[in-house]
Amino acid sequence: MANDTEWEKRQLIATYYYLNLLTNDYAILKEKAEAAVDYLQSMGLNITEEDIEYAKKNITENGLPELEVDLLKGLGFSDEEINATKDIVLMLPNETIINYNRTILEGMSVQQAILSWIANNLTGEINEVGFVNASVDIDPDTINLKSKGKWVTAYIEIPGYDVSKINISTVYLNGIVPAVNDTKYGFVRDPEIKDRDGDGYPEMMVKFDRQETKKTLREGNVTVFIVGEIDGKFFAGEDVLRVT
Ligand SMILES: [Ca+2]
Ligand SMILES: [Ca+2]
Repeated sequence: MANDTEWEKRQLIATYYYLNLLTNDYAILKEKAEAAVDYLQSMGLNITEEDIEYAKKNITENGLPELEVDLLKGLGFSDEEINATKDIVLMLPNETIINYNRTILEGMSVQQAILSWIANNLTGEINEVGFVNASVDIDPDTINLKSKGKWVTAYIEIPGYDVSKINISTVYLNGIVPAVNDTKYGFVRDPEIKDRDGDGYPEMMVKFDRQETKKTLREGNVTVFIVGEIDGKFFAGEDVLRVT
């Protein structure tokens, strides 16, 4: 039972993390799409009523463009469904097609807003399950996705708690990467506990596999979560990394 609760808490953190990731990805994608639309318009590639009339005539006579048919087939569409898609395209008002790009952008904004809302509401849930706040400093501050480094190090400080009591087998980065817990490593057998930032609270050093960590990162400024258990309570902390 206790384990179920712990598992649920960890899932909550992981869900929160991935929702934030998704929200950010949407923002980046939208930015790129906007730039593409602006670029096409700056080149004078505005679609006019005549262009659409011409395209519709072409589709009526020759069917959908070969490229689109191939794509739809690749997605598993049957010939009937492709024909139906053609009819839908022909039925669309010209103005809808002209606004198509903008509509996609607006749709993306809505998705992004929904995801943000869910992520923000999850923060409340996460606080409600009673996490102890940890300060986390991750080293290095910048991670190159192409680098072959072995570890990512985290220094965890939990004021009011004895960090030597952190249960290393419960420590995860971004909800899925476990802290290295193999006693063949000196830093696992005898973890470094030291007040590196000199604020009077010692930090415990833990390490994560860098290649596994990289799978949870994307380029940009990325918030990284560390969760774990200390004295039977859950702790959570975050640090921001620059990922290149
Ligand atoms: Ca850092
Ligand atoms: Ca400290």
